[in-house]
Amino acid sequence: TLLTATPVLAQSDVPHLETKAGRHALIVDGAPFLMLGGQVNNSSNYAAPLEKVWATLDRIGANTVEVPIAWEQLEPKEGTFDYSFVQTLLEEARKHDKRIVLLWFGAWKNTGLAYTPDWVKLDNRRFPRMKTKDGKDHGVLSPHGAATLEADKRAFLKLMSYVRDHDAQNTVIMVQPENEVGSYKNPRDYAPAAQKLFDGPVPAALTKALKKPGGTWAGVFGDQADRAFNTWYTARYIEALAAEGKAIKPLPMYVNASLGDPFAKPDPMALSSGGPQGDVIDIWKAAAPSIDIAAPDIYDRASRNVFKHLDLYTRPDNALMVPEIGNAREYARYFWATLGRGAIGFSPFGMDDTDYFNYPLGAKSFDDATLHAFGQKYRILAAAPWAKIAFDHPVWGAAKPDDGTPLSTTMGEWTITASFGQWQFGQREWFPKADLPAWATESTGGMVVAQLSANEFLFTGDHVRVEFAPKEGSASGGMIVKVEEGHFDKGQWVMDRIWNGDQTDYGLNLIDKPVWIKVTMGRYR
Ligand code: N0T
Repeated sequence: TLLTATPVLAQSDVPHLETKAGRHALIVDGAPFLMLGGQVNNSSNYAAPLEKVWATLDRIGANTVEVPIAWEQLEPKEGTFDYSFVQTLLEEARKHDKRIVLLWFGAWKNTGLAYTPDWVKLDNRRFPRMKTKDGKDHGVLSPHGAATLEADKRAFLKLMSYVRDHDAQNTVIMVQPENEVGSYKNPRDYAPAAQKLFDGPVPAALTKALKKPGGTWAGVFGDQADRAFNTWYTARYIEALAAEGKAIKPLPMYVNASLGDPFAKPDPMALSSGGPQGDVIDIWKAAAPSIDIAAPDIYDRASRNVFKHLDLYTRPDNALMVPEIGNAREYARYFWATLGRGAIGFSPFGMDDTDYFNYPLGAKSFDDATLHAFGQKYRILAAAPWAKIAFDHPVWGAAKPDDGTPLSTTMGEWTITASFGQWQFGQREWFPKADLPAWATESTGGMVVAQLSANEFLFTGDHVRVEFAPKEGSASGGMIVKVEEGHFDKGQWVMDRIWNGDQTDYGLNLIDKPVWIKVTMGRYR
């Protein structure tokens, strides 16, 4: 092998995930990093549209951009690789002070093969599409296609090699191999070779991991058998990319899921069968150990569903990361619910100025209020060493539920309650007939809190009233001792003022200008 001039990095310098006490951190430049992301639109992966990305990202205060690299642009002719956009992206991101998450749009993009090069699209013999039950071609490449895996992987590894050789400073912090994999309206490949596999036994590695007795797919998984089968083989395919990709440069890798109703029984015909939805994360963990994270793409506005999705992806063996969420204003509040579950990152989708909006999934357009809703949150989080605090301490967060009911939690001896849609003053108590603020009817509001020690809490939020009180049944004398507003200087807390009087008499209210608040609780005797 050739010795190159590429500086050799210590393994610890490469971005990676760390886990302790069930909490996770993404380590970048040797320290916990909170990804305040924005994903560009699907066709913004060329030099010209990339210019229309930075202003939007700066307006929301993002520190990371998620950008596709399409197989069709990397390898337009088989064996001929074009890295020009990758290089442009690296240089531009550095210029604009952004980290990058690379999205490999290879064999599968929203399940389909649209991002593959012509020589793949047009050669169904070499790169077979899945077959439907009645023997028709389905517009999704089969995960059983050995030539597909070989060609897709070769291109992906070229990309990883390019990143290893041209990104010693780790501008790229994570990689997503493929995008929203699986298959809609055809739960698995029904071609003869796949059918033969399906009729055989479930691999022992899977039944062992799931602590299930062995047997056929149908025997072990019942009416989810087609889906379990496609999940396993899709994940095995991606494992091959991830394992060999990490051998080139061990960047964190994750997969993203197109989601169904988290409370309904999964319908393999309606879901993207094979994708990493919340109920099949265990299959993904067993099949693809080189994939660090399964992650939810959230395009469901119902708060009950969003909270459930977030819960399903928050696990000791799975760091929560939201790689896509609708960019409409009402989604911004879910940032708080996401952080409150210890997330390492968050990224609304479609954050550029190329005049495309994916309503009803996301926004109809970017008005100031929409960008501000994300930006006010990103800015206040960027002003604190939040990723380190959340790695070291218990955290909790709340986003206004659709019905507006207050949410509360107990941390140690204290109960914390977030309520929504109120003026700061004690209006309900003194002036029950006074009108409510405009935001009382809006889907806005939330907060996140860390418990720094038994009696100390740090929180921020917007359009929220936060109350701290002794938990039910605790000894008498519990009270708020001190409320400080402050900022961080080189990671250290600096008090700017003490809140008292009106600022504390009716809860601790944050409206449109989030600040950091430190609360000290105590007990008099
Ligand atoms: C997302 C985005 C982009 C019955 C949609 C969401 C992105 C992909 N797909 O703008 O295409 O690349 O990851 C699919 C959501 C389907 C909802 C169907 C509801």
